[in-house]
Amino acid sequence: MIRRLLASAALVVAALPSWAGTGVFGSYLAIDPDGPGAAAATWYGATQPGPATLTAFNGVNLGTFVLGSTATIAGGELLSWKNGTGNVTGGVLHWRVDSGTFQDLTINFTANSTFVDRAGNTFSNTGDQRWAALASTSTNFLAGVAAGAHTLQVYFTAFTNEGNRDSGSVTAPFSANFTVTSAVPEPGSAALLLAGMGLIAFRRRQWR
Ligand SMILES: [Ca+2]
Repeated sequence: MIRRLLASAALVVAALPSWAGTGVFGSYLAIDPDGPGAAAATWYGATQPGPATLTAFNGVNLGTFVLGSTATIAGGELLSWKNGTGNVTGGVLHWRVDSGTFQDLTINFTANSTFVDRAGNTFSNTGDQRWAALASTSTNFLAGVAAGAHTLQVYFTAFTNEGNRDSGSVTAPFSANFTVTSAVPEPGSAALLLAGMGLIAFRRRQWR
């Protein structure tokens, strides 16, 4: 009987919720407007846990790019917290151009607290973690993108032993605007160029 009671008590204890806790509290990404070219990447804030010292990615205009050129997602950073038996096991930056399926870029672990984040904030709570090692910094988000107006949308996920923890979401991503212009000359300017070349050829014949 006593053994039975003890077994029941053990079951009750096992069924009680643990005091685990996990979450994300910050996210950033960097855009390099010419990929491996000379221009530097710019960091933007998605969820900024400190003063908003970085330009917000959501709603920003990333500028105009020539069709077929390269612009990369050059950096990503995710800040997570954990308590008790909670554990964060990985990070991802999801991205897409316009609508369609999000693609994943892994963000690997960088540091336990105490650390300084991308925006210069110091975090020292036990369990705070910084994920800032983007698995690939050469993802060209202009690849296959036609001339016109577009959006680059992102959100972040920390994988935990309690399920996914998001910054932004698949239904409410952070969204920036950009424009792609055609590299082919306009029909009008092409005709003008041909006319100019014809004039030069005509004058050369006259000089002979
Ligand atoms: Ca560059």
